[in-house]
Amino acid sequence: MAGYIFLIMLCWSLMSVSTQQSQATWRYPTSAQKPRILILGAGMAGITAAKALHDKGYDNFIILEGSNRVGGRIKEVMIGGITVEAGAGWIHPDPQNLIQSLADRVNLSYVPLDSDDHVVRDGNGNDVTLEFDTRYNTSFDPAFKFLNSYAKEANAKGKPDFTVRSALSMGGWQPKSHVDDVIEVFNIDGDYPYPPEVNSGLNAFFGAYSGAKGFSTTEDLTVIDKRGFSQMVRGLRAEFLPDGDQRLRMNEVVTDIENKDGGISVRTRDNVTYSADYVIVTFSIGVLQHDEVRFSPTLPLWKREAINQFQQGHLMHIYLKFAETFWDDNEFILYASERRNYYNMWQNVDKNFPGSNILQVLVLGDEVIRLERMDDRAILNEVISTLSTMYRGRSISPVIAYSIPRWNSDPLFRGAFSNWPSGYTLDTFNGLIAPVGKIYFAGDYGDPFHYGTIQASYISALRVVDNIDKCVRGLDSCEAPYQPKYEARGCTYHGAQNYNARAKEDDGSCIILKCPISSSGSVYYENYTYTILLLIALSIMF
Ligand SMILES: *[C@@H]1O[C@H](CO)[C@@H](O)[C@H](O)[C@H]1NC(C)=O
Ligand SMILES: *[C@@H]1O[C@H](CO)[C@@H](O)[C@H](O)[C@H]1NC(C)=O
Ligand SMILES: *[C@@H]1O[C@H](CO)[C@@H](O)[C@H](O)[C@H]1NC(C)=O
Ligand SMILES: CC(=O)N[C@H]1CO[C@H](CO)[C@@H](O)[C@@H]1O
Repeated sequence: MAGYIFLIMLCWSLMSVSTQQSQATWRYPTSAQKPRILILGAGMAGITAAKALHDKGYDNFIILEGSNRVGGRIKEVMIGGITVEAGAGWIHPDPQNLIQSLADRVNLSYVPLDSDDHVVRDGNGNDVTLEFDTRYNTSFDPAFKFLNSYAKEANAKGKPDFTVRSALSMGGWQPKSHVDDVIEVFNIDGDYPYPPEVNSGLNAFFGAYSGAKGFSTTEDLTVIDKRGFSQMVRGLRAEFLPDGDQRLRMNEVVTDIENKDGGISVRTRDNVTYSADYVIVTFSIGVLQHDEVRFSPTLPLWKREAINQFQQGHLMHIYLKFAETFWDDNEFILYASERRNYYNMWQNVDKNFPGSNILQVLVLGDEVIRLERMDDRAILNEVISTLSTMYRGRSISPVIAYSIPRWNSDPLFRGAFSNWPSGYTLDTFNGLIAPVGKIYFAGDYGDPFHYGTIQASYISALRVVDNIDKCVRGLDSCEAPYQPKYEARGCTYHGAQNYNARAKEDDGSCIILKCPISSSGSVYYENYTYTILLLIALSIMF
């Protein structure tokens, strides 16, 4: 209890000290004793955090956004008069309706995705859909179901992680052909976007595979709103932050975050310094991995491990507008290429925007890195030559407009969405989402059941604001640093030579030189009977 009260006092005193020290040229709206909160990034996590702060009565915040718009990786582009999504474009329904309900609040238009509506073509231009469907039904689908139940069981039993590949193999799926490869890419890489040897099998139960926890089993929804999907974020912003409000500052690229006694100081590219009592970092995992922002002091090892061992996935939506359509009418056109993950997945935009003559190819994973290093001309050449293979004998009409976003090359984003690799533990994940002092972290990686989606940005932003609120009100030990489990294990016996004050769980490593004699020591007599017997044996010997 005393410790608790101490922490409460510590919290308040640190806060009031830093408030008095504020000497900047810019202004928070309130100069009073309210905590100053800086939000870095105006994507889904940043705007959700600001709204949640506002709802709890904390209006003394500033949002710094590196680009000139709100929405982050939810970003539309115009092509031939049609609005298409260059970043997040689908809503994954979840049982709580978290994102769909926000989309509905701004009357966003979306349509259900129909993945059954697909055609598969091979390198000779032949329609191999029947082979695809047969292999899917007889081999992939049973293995996928096995993966799900195996993951559930492995979680329940506390088994170590395994790859999605290994569980699919145990379930009887071993890809044998180009058609098999495209089945995998469509069903696994398309969601993650990494191949099955990379993805966590254990977490398949938590993540996007799961109908049980994170997401509904119904099909995704494709956003087709002419205002763009980011209208959802702008709409959320408009609910609490009026147009032109100075608390939302555009083109402020953060370069340095310094954690000092009594406050945090954040510097931008233009050498403007903002001080704050709390900072909410909403940069992507990719930005954190690329050291686009310097932390001083350097983030602790457990945090850097957690950040760098998680993955930033890559997805490139290439949109092409042709003079006229020449492709199949289906929603999805899959290409069983000679090389796995070579322009496998196409979505027919004309289906949702008839007459638009737009076709999209979804490039996944490492292929995105390869393409981002090529110029547009070279990419278009590959794409057109792929289409000529898929539609051998048909004439390919000229491309009259296109869009090639490059998320990985952009220092504000460094990739598309996050992924949970095999071997990454929940303990490490807890470090990923833990604060470092009063620097908090939220984003599309921020929830173990929804990582890689807008849901995770939303959920983690609410969690962070909740934690800050508890810290401000002294209800939580806001200064207690995160401790990885491996650090929590050690010698917990005070009398031992190698007593570890940070250890919470005894690992049996205590080195005790003399027999414990105090009343509390007698407890350790049981634990270290072996050590003591050894000591007795040694003393007899010498
Ligand atoms: C959404 O549509 C409803 C019904 O047409 C309307 O009442 C509401 O004002 C609209 N909301 C927005 C944000 O456009
Ligand atoms: C595959 O299964 C689906 C759903 O049961 C069925 O509609 C379809 O006809 C099957 N296709 C083949 C080729 O077996
Ligand atoms: C910011 O400060 C650095 C070092 O003090 C200086 O080299 C740089 O020119 C400054 N940049 C701007 C935009 O003022
Ligand atoms: C520190 C530690 O592990 N103590 C354990 C020693 O053994 C007794 C009895 O088995 C446990 O109750 C203690 O927790």
